[in-house]
Amino acid sequence: MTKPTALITGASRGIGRAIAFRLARDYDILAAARSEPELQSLAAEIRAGGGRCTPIVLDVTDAAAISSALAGVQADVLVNNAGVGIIKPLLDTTPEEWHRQIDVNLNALYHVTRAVLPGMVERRRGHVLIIGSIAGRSTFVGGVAYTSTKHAVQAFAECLLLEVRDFGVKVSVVNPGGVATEFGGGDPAAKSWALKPEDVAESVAQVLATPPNVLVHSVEIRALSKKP
Ligand code: NJP
Repeated sequence: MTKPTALITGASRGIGRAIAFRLARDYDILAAARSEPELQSLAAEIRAGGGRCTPIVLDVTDAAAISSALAGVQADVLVNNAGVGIIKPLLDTTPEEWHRQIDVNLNALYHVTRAVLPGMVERRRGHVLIIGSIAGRSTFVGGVAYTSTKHAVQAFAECLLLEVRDFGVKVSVVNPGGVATEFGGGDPAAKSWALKPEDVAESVAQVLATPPNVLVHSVEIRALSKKP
């Protein structure tokens, strides 16, 4: 029996990789990121577990590469997860660091979603899910670029929902607190207090599993213990 298809960006490691594993139970996976060896090893592990996974080597800051790589892709679910966090005060943030965060965390949402949304609208079903952040409703020193992108993600998600709900397409945003990944150059082993990537993946699976007439638009997921 064919399964529906889920396209996941930033699937080479961290939260995206955990989402790919979790969704592989119920979906054929299209796993996108720049790191081909990591995508190949993910695909091999999913296949070893009886699932299907196709790697897509893709830089989500490259609009032309997105159109070409995703041409003809029919995704039932899109998880926009790829993200970059460079936590620095404005005066220490280089133009490259500023633009990279806007490009990966915000502009890529437009380009990747624009590539697969027409098929969802045409088929009158689909689910676009975005990994936001609790930084999408808070501020902190060093967060000027990162929190700006994640605040924008909330608006992107809600506006898009209002545009496509009448076409049967759902839009959700999952906003985690701290997660033990390499995000921001951190060492996952040093974040024992944080959520595990698998915790976020489980929330994503639950948001996707709602009945056709029900939408969970926004979820905030935090570790119960606080950062020491
Ligand atoms: O980060 P990390 P997480 N083109 O660094 C990909 C949000 N979040 O899993 O290209 C394509 O382990 C990169 O792939 P590669 C966060 O904002 C996190 O923690 O191979 N892909 C890798 O797969 C983000 O939206 C925390 O280098 C690109 C992935 O992105 C999401 O969770 C807290 C790319 C990053 O993996 C996943 O973050 C929170 C590009 N140009 C929200 N650039 C947290 N971890 O604490 C990067 O509130 N990627």
